[in-house]
Amino acid sequence: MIKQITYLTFLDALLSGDKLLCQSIVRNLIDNKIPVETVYFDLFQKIMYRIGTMWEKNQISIAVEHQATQIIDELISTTLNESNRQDRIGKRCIISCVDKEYHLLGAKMVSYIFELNGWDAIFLGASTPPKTLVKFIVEKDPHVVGLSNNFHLNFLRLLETVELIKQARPHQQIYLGGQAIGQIADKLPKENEGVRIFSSIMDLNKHLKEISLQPV
Ligand code: B12
Repeated sequence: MIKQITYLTFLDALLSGDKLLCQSIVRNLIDNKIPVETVYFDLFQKIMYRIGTMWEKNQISIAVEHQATQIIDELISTTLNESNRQDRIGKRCIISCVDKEYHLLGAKMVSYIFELNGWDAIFLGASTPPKTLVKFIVEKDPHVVGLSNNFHLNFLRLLETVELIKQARPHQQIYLGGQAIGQIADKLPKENEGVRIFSSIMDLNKHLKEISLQPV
């Protein structure tokens, strides 16, 4: 749990672009053993959703939203270190946003959650075209492919990408997440076809801990 006062101080600092204060708040949380997934979920995600609402209502400018996004992006990169990362477990994943999807912070957190759980994570960032992605997946032979879709108009691109991956590798495990997924979950392949939907990184983290006991 992140205290309300910490959340509000962080929000203020983020909106005014006080990167140093943001950094020191996050460093304090990590030093005080607040789990990284809690920092991602209860602080970063919650704040970015709030920023989205403020932006939608014209309470902040696009420039202020961009500034906040860049600070959060940098902060995510500082959260992993040798003391909170588990030993490698010999499993690999590829995490990417679907084609034309530019919301990448959630996917980046997802790749770090895999790493924290001992996986080798390859993070491709925003908007990977499906054919290139499938070729890369075939080359790298990952245990899991994770795809992120936040903007609802990218849903057909997500469906196409899942289909192409399944054609090339019928047994590929595919994990899906992002704010657009909930609205269209019924159109996606089901768990018995190797496609699994996660509502948040908390669910993902729990799942990774459960499967970490299974053989590679
Ligand atoms: C920052 C931002 C942008 C930035 C993104 C930059 C970047 N480097 O990421 C920019 C400026 C590029 C942008 C562009 C646009 N945006 Co925007 N954006 C946002 C904002 C404010 C924050 C996004 C974010 O980082 N959220 C925080 C992360 C941590 O949350 P998350 O992505 O949901 O991820 C979590 C879970 O979903 C899950 N998860 C996500 N992916 C995956 C994958 C797997 C495998 C798993 C297991 C889990 C998982 O785990 C994460 C952590 O728990 C959101 C507001 C919001 N509600 O999110 C709007 C928002 C997403 N954007 C929106 C819109 C409309 C747009 C634009 C169309 C605006 C425009 N007119 O151009 C474009 C579309 C761009 C595109 N084609 O992708 C709308 C989407 C509405 C909709 N119905 O689709 C939102 C909701 C804003 C709003 N309130 O209207 N945006």
